[in-house]
Amino acid sequence: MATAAPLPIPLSQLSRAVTDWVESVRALTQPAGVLWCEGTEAEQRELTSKLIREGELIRLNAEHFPGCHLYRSSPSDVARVEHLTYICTHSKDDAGPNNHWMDPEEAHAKMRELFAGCMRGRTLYVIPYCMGPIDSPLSRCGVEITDSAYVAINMMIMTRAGRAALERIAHDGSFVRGLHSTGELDPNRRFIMHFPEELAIESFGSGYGGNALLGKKCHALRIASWQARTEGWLAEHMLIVGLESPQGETHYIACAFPSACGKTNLAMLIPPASLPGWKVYTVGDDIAWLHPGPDGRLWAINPEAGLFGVVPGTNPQTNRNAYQMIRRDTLFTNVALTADNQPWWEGLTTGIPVTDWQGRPYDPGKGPAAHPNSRFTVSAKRNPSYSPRAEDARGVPISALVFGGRRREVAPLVYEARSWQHGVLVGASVASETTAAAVGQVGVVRRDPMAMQPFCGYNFADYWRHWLTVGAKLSRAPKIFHVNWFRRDAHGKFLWPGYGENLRVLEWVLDRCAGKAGAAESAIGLLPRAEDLDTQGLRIGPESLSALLSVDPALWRKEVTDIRAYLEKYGSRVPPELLAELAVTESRLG
Ligand code: SAT
Ligand code: MN
Repeated sequence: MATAAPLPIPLSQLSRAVTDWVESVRALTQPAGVLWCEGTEAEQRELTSKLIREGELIRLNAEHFPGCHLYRSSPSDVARVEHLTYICTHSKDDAGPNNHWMDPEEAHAKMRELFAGCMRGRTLYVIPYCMGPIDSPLSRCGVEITDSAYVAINMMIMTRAGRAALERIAHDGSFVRGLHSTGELDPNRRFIMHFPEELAIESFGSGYGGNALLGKKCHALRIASWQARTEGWLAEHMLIVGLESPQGETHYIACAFPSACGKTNLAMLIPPASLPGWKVYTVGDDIAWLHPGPDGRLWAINPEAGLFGVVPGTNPQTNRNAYQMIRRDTLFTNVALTADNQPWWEGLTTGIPVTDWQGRPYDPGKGPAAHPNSRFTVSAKRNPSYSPRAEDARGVPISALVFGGRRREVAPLVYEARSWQHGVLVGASVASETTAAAVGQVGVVRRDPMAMQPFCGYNFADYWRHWLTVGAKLSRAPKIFHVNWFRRDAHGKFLWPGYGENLRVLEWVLDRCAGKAGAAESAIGLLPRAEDLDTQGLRIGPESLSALLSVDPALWRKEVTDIRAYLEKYGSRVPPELLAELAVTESRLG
């Protein structure tokens, strides 16, 4: 890809370990050529032009969406494939009941067969990348080899990719090896394999999102969660956001919600007009790496450099920042088009779709115009609320951790855990309705501990044990909360307005951390009373508010039974501390 001035040292000579690996992959996959990614803007422009010439990318309306493009993935390749995602550890128990498992030798043999000769006639791209600020001791590096230029462009937006990353790898000496080929996009020849013991990923047969952009879920969560346990930190499926109060104090919180449950919106929240003086700063919208600091606090970095967010629902009313952010230099995947080549998606109040996400004339009888899991890829720097601290090598100190799910009933709007230990149980008990982010049925409730069910690279029981260990090291541990923006009434109507109004809940969270807000004890933890929430200017009936802040003992006794049955699947590896906390909740429910 590099065409500019001659370089001091060719990339292919910077790190012997990388070069040797690239050579072995080249010999196996037989590409027509090998291109090392420098990570320059010129290179990104060149790749984009090439994809436009080849008809893979469509340039969007340059007046309204300058620098934006549309990519259409194969219609059978539009989401993560959890049933084809494996953790390959020597002992099956190390992967745990939460993962599909395959013996590493068997998995390597299977993948070697798929990869053999798979890049004939194609270009092999080498993408060295750094997850986290280049100069941060908390960051970790990887190299992705792919035969997809679309994946290469995405990785260049989503990570710090290119020369600087390779220089760091040459210095660090270690990196995560990620090998990817789109293969034939055949769902029957598709596997996403992880080898945490070798810090390696092998992905074949998909070109989409978390299956193919290996820096994201594969590295920054599945492999990193394993690395984090070895090294004493946490790799989590969490957004990181800074909230500045009208008094000018900024606190950072990290929140875990399952995919497509509004992490991006919360990370870029727009304060409502009735809460003047608040400012919101996005550090990250999907992944947080949390390290115990020397001061006894938990410090967070966002390993990513871009956002790969859900498009439908984004509009100037729901989230002005997000809408602004994706108006230029954005790569859209699987949205619809208007007659004048503007991107279109469900939730936009302007424009008329004429071409659906598959490139067919739009026919409302054939489903939505944009795919429900259509995505934008955009640099984090395009975000109007991007935090100046997002590039800080030390990360940001975390005041509160917030878990949440999408639940019609049971879970109240917000509650606070009794302690770190209880908070780990609250995280381990997260349940949520499934979304379009993964292949499979949408809307069924499943357990999704810490929103990590699809992403934890090892046995959940060991992971909860690790959470307890990390907590024990923190003399100033963040408080832990649980929220649910998705409670509905008997008619199926949402009880809480969500979006910017969620700030009211976060204000209570921060005030609890500062010892300033009241709460009432309940069997499941501490809940705000109606008067503890800032409801000034909020249009919500007192019955709705009391429904949102109530704990139904009968429903919760059933919930406790469910949680116990779930934890029992992990057998004797489950930390007894969690069962003890569950027993406390149960006895308080009476
Ligand atoms: O496809 S991704 O895993 O990148 C998006 C998501 O599910 O959160
Ligand atoms: Mn996610």
